[in-house]
Amino acid sequence: MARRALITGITGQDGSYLAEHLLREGYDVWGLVRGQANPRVTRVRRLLEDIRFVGGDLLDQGSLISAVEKVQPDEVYNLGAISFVPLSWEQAELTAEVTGMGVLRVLEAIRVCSGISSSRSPKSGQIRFYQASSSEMFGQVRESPQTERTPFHPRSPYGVAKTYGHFLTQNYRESYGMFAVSGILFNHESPRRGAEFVTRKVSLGVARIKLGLASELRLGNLDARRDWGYAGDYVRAMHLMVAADRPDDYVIGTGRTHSVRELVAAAFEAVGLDWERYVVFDQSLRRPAEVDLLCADPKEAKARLGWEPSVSFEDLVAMMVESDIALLSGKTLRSESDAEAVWP
Ligand code: NAP
Ligand code: G4F
Repeated sequence: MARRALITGITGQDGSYLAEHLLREGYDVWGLVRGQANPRVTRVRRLLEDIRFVGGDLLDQGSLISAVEKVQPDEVYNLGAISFVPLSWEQAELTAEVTGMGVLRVLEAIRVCSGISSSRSPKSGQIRFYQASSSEMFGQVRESPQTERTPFHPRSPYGVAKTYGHFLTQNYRESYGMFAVSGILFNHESPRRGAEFVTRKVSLGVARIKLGLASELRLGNLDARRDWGYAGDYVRAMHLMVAADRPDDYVIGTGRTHSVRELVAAAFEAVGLDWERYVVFDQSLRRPAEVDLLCADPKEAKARLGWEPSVSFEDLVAMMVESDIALLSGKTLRSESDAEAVWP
């Protein structure tokens, strides 16, 4: 029988790529969806007809228990979150509830539905759990590159909430013998990335400027450095962690770091334009506390999971710019929210 996966955050960037990957691997894929007539569900449904959906919200314990009871999954991937770092200062309590406490609620739903009681009682047909941890937990980094052993120093309410979810996942593994793993994923991007994140904001901005729809691109901190990879590669790593012989946490990234300035230069260069003529620094886009440098050391993932990224930074940037030029010219979309509503 096909293995069955339940994915929270199915309407997000990673949810769609993971669903695609698992469908290719022969899985029966279910997505947890929240709200009434969530328009993003239509977007996923158009792309991936074979997914089934179940209602539920990370804020609602009962709904998660019902979803796990109904779907009877072999694997649960918890990708749902408030994931945009600046929003986590504006809605810190909601971020703690969704991004942090949401992890507890999913783990409890699995524990209750699996009949695991207070003591450690590992079972053979147990549900495997994946938690979407983040390199934001490293925050003000203590060393570079960052490994599975680098201490955490989160710099945003989002990073703090993710750190809670990360340690809780470890704790459920240690307390109950659950097959629970966390992927400490560095930034990963794609043409399906939300328009609020810097890579997509830049690729959409460059496309609009190239097509004569805009004359400038406003950005915040150009000095911050990130380890950017391709989302399609990173969902493979999630699946490998869940399919491994024993549960463990892994750092997933490329091992290369670039500044936002280098990202911008590469994106403008892809269409033959000089970025310095168009980019405007906007102080209001700076954050209360910044993560200045992220760079992964993915050695463990390579050695133990056989995982490696396949798309370079340069190819990723070119892929996103090309996709947004096609999107904006083909469909004459003009705003970020229009572009957000469609996936290439
Ligand atoms: P994303 O595109 O922002 O997607 C977030 C998902 O969370 C959406 O499907 C959203 O669904 C769902 N969600 C929000 N609130 C919810 C709630 N109350 N109940 C249930 N679902 C809810 O994020 P992503 O880039 O795909 O990232 C996936 C996960 O990996 C996130 O947990 C993120 O924090 C983490 N992560 C991402 C990166 C990265 O670089 N992309 C790196 C490290 C970790 P709606 O349609 O209902 O809003
Ligand atoms: O693209 P970003 O918003 O991503 P950030 O904050 O690194 O978070 C992303 O990656 C995390 C993994 O490390 C995930 F956990 C998280 O969910 C999310 O997916 O910003 C990247 C950098 C920041 O340093 C920011 O200050 O770009 C800088 N930046 C400069 N100007 C900007 C802008 N970021 C955004 N979003 N918009 C700007 O105009």
